[in-house]
Amino acid sequence: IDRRDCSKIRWKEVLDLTDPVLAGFTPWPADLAQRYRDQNCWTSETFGDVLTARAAAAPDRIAVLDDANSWTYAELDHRSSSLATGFARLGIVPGDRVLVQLPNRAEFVEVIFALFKLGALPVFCLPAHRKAELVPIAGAAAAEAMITCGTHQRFDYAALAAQVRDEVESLRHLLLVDCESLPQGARHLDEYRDTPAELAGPSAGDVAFLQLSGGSTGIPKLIARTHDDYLYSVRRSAEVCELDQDTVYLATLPVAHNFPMSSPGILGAIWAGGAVAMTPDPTPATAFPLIEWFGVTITGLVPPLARLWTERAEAGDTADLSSLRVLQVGGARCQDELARRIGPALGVTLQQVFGMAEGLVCYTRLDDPIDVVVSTQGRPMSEHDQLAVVDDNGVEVAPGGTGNLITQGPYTIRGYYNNPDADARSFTAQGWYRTGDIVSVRPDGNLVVAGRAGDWVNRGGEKVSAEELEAHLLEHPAVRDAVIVGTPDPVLGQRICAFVQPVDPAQRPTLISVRSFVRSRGVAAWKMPDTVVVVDEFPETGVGKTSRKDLRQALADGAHGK
Ligand code: OOB
Repeated sequence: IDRRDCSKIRWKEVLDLTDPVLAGFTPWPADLAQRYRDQNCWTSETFGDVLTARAAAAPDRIAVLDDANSWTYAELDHRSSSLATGFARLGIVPGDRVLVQLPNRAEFVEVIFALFKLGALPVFCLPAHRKAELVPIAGAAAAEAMITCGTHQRFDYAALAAQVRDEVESLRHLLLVDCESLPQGARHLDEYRDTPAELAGPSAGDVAFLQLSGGSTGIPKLIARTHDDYLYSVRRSAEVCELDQDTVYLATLPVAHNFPMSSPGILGAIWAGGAVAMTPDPTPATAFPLIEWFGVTITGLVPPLARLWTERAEAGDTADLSSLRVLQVGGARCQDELARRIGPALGVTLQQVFGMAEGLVCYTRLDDPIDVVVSTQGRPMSEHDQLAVVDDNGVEVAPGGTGNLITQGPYTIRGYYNNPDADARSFTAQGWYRTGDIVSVRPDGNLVVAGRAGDWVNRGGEKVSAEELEAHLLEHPAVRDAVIVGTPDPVLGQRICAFVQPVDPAQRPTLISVRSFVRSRGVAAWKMPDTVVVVDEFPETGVGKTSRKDLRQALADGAHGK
């Protein structure tokens, strides 16, 4: 019996701890798990193993950079082992859940690797989350501890964490990075930098962390990912994105999100032995100088940010972005109009990324023809991903047809953590994940995302795809960005409301001009917007995607159109 097996026996059987992770975790069926091992997708390595191996191979290479820190691989490996030992002294045991809410800063990396090495599970919260999100998340995860920071961007995260702790019974420990006045009962992270001790550590089949599903309401949907499955997605992503030791990946989006975490993200950069750089603020004013300063080679953005960066570059921003080779755009549909402008404006290769925290990630490849890069959301990263496009009855549509995307594979979950109700809705009887996305697959294998199952306006039985109408509105000379949502109508069921951001606030597009423009493009009359609401900004989800939910709410609260 090797050390790993001993650790499992000690922890799970001899001490007879009931392991809630196993209780709420849906494993792959045994035959599929064996296949993924045989196919060398799952290699039995853990994230801690990878970091330690990279540190042994190249101890002095830079692993992590932010505006205050620059750590080599040897330093990162040591720092995370030291914290893992300190956390164990505090009483955190393998399998415990630990909420991590940190902005993009170097400490994020040492904290998650410390938890990985210990076998405790980080629960990845976004800096934008507040009490209304964190309390249910902590409750659903039965979290033992929370790690956050003091004041960041004028918000007091320590005070928020103390409020969450006071409402969640399981939450016993509050650890703070960089906090001047600690809330009562909280400790400073630096108190747990112990001399590294041998820890039993997890095995690769164990759950590594809990990720959050985007856009859930009610009980949060938690996504349990194992070392085996997530490391495979990280490795394949790093290969597809051609990362190597010279990569400098800039974490621009909130790093707790699956896209900057692993597609290929910070974990991909570490897998490749490259460097992770952090920016706490994604706007060009902060990010452009950092790209120049750190020599960033790749980063990832959501479409609204990609638009901002493109506009800034087109307007002649003077920062030197010549080190940046690849700009990834994903998280929401990048309109073709924007996709066409990104490469020329920023001097980069655009890569579209269509992925989900539940698993499947598709990429356009770096040598794809421009038509593929501009008009598609790429193809699965793994030959072992299985995809099907089905109608509302679950019957596969004809090749090339549009329908609901379902998927299974070596890094797509088989069920949410401890949430049978969500599983019944989101997984087929055979265990395939229903993505909720409406797609078509081109003959060349690339996917085109037509929208979310919910992002259709049903206007008296005529279905209008929000994405399709938005693409038309974006061609209007006075429209900078557009979002279509359905509003209740007593006669039609739904009416079409267009939220638009003007190019020039002094020239606000009117309903008449928008309708006649759309009509002039040869679009069916029933797709004409019924209402136009001009707004200066769109509300965002925590990761920068435009929040259709909040726009619908704004309408319900009386945002009036013209
Ligand atoms: C990523 O992950 P989540 O879990 O926040 O959101 C997943 C959903 C997808 O089901 C899809 O509806 C949408 O976000 N989405 C896209 C998209 N990328 C994601 N819709 C259209 N075009 C795209 N390129 O958002 C995520 C996870 C890993 C990598 C990239 C994104």
